[in-house]
Amino acid sequence: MTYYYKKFEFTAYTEADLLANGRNGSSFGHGDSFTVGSPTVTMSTYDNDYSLSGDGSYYGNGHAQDGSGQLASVDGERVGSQMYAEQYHVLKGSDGQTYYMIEVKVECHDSAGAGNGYFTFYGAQPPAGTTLTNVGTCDVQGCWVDYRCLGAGETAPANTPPTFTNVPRTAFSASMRTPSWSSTWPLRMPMAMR
Ligand SMILES: [Ca+2]
Ligand SMILES: [Ca+2]
Ligand SMILES: [Ca+2]
Repeated sequence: MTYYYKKFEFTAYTEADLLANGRNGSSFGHGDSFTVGSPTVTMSTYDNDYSLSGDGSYYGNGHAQDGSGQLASVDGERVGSQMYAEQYHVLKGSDGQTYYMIEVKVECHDSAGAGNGYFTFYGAQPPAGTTLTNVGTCDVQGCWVDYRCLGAGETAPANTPPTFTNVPRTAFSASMRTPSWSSTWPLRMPMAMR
């Protein structure tokens, strides 16, 4: 049998992000809430299957059930040992929708700051500014969590470029130099269409 490893990557919050408002104690759980902002980390791993396993079973509590792959990286740096889906949280949004968030943990590694886990949405991602309240938490087992459904949106750019205010009036913008079919700039057919 041949094993193929693929890279999987998703954005996430640290537990400290979700505790930052000071109202959620030392661990994010039932009854806690937070307002959606930009994710602060990117998690990645290589795996030979398509699911982020839970923990427990044969390998014991706190240990990934998957015996191959799932070694954890955070922002491109290898940390701890394997990552696994500790549990999932059911979140009620201020927009009336229900969202699901997976709490990801890493063997022998805690996320930076308060708390120890990482959190990423499963499936639908709420818009920034939505307030989410935790209405239930359940264990994750087996191969429930498909990597392709994980993510917490785009991370904020490291730097916001300044706006130039002294651009000369004669400067061409990119769009002015790129005629489109609807423009009144009937120059030539592209080579491929002649
Ligand atoms: Ca796996
Ligand atoms: Ca595997
Ligand atoms: Ca668990």
